[in-house]
Amino acid sequence: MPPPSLHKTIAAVATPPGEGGIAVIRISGKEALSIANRIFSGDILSFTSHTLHFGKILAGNEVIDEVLLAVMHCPKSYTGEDTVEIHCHGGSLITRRVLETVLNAGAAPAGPGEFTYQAFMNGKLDLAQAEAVQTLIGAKNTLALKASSQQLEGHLSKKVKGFQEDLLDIAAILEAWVDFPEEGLEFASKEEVIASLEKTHAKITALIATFHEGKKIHEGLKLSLIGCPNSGKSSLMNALLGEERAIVTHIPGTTRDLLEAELRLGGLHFQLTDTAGIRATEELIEQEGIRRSKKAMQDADIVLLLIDVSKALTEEEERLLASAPQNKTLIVWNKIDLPHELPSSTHPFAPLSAKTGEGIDELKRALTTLVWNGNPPAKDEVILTNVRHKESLSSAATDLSVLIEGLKTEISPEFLSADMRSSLQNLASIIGMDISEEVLSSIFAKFCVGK
Ligand SMILES: Nc1nc2c(ncn2[C@@H]2O[C@H](COP(=O)(O)OP(=O)(O)OP(=O)(O)O)[C@@H](O)[C@H]2O)c(=O)[nH]1
Ligand SMILES: [Mg+2]
Repeated sequence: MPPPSLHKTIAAVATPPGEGGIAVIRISGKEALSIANRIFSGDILSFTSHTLHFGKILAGNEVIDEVLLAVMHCPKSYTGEDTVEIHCHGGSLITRRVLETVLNAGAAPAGPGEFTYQAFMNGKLDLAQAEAVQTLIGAKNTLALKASSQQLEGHLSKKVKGFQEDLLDIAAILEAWVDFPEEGLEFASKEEVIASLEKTHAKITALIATFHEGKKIHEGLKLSLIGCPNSGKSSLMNALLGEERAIVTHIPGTTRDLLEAELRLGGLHFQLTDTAGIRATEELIEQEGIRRSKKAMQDADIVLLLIDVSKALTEEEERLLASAPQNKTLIVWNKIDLPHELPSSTHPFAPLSAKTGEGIDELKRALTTLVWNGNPPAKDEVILTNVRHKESLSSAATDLSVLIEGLKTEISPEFLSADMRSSLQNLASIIGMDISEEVLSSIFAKFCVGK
């Protein structure tokens, strides 16, 4: 995308494409009021800020639509610029005609993320907050929503600024040492400087470690139902979804293809996959189904391995139990409504009946425990969800390690202060200080148009 310009007045449809009750067209920039004034039946220049007005959008004498129009004077708007929002009828054709009228009156079409870019350039949001806007829109579960709204409120930025403050004190000491090397490290002993740097390094590393959680929250987890034919995989899928999604019969080999569904559970979302029952078969289609089942088991973040406990374990089941990956398998002892005996297992397990629903809640709890390894994120924990932030933090941490090592081995102060500067720059890039045009453009290019 070309570098967005703060000198342009931009416009775009801010609501999703398609038909709806209303659509909102946003105009933002120095000319927003005068451009809107050219096409609106009322006198926009006389309207007070943050008021809503009924009127017509006109192209010459032609009435394009009857609308509600909101006026926000700078700097009290999302972008920090003069902003007009036109609430028109929500058909895709009428929305396009209103937008065309706005563009013909002098606005430039907004590129992806360009409104948020204006907000960033006007200091309404820092870069980490601006990026949170996009993840907030794309959030698929309540935990992802919470992580992004925390980021939008500035919790991540605050943490990063804390690291910067910690380091700035030390940076001053190092710079003084570069200027007056013969005086040594004034104001603090070398041990104190090292201890302080190690403390900040540990804090940064702890934040980086949350990225693992952030990925689960943000991208969701692949959950595969694996087992022998008739173990009740499709029945369990239906029970978890609360609908008759998969075909269930008493005939072994009912499911041939992979069947996928979205499942929301414990604030997370899972991509749930029902698979063909695994057994030795000569049947060509079933063989292919079983090949896919095995691949689904490999690809899964979590495997639910179903065993029918109303009968003795088969050889195939013994094999499956022995080969199930240790850290991502939850055994489901199914059909406990029938007379049964629970085998022993080294894996975590959940006894249940997919038919009666008994034990399903316990399964959900066991699943959440397995996902978080018994350690769910704390309520106000700041969690990294963005790869760019993780990479910048990792680089900052590496710079600090090099710096600490250098202090211990008595390297020349110039090198030390260069490492410190690099670490500070890496931190600054997270919130958007000290960042190049290209990086900025590539970040905002990932946004949707209208945001
Ligand atoms: N009594 C009882 N029957 C169950 C239970 N779960 C499944 N069944 C029955 O077991 C049979 C097989 O169930 P499915 O859900 O189709 O089994 P599946 O693992 O998907 O089988 P394939 O698709 O052939 O691999 C059906 O007749 C179900 O009604 C259970 O918990 N208790
Ligand atoms: Mg099935």
